[in-house]
Amino acid sequence: MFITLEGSEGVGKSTLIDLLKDYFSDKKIDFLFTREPGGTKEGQAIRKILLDKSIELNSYSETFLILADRYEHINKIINPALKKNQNILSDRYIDSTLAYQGAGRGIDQKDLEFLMNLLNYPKPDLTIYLDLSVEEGLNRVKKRGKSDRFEKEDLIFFEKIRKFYLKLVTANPEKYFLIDASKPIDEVFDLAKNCILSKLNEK
Ligand code: Z5A
Repeated sequence: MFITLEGSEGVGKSTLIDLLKDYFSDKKIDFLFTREPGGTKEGQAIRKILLDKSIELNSYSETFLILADRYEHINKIINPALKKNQNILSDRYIDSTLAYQGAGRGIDQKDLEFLMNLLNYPKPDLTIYLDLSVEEGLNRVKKRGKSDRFEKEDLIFFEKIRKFYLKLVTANPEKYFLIDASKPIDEVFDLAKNCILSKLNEK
């Protein structure tokens, strides 16, 4: 089972993943937790560049770095795990590229799809999307302290990203599970956990 987690800044992906890690480990259900960018050693080096506020990147250069990270991730982590029938949960994946580089940076969706198809990527069985207003997400990030190269973008950038995600999710209800991320974290966790368990039971 291949699950991805998506959403904009500060929606609570990392917090939710920590809770899911504890839950599945307690229940002895094998789950591999991974992320983009930075799921591999090579990807961690790429992630440093992508998040470095002192670096200016052209939108295409940013996209190529994201895709290089993904190619490493697919070949070194995702495909080997899927071959072993392991359950995987990735914090961000292809939809982040369509949302951030496509809707956010303005790169043509067809160009992105063409480039991503070159990666021959496995498709997720389920994507959990955490939805939150841009203002609340950015407030949470501000309270947390440190910001990165993406978080210095303006509200309009993040509004475009959220609008894109919502369009994608509502157009494909069979593939996506939307969670209102303004709910308390224990409710968000229960909804995500129950959704994953029912998907595992289906398989
Ligand atoms: N990126 C891209 O552009 N294209 C791509 O294809 C891919 C990625 C794959 C990765 O950064 C960046 O890469 C990302 C997009 C870009 N943009 N940025 N920035 P990252 O992995 O470092 O950042 P992120 O994925 O956006 O996550 P984040 O900013 O760290 O947020 P989060 O993990 O979703 O949230 P959190 O850290 O769990 O929670 C934030 C705070 O809110 C924290 O203090 C929590 O205690 C609090 N919180 C969490 N849940 C709740 C609830 N339910 N209520 C109240 N407070 C809460």
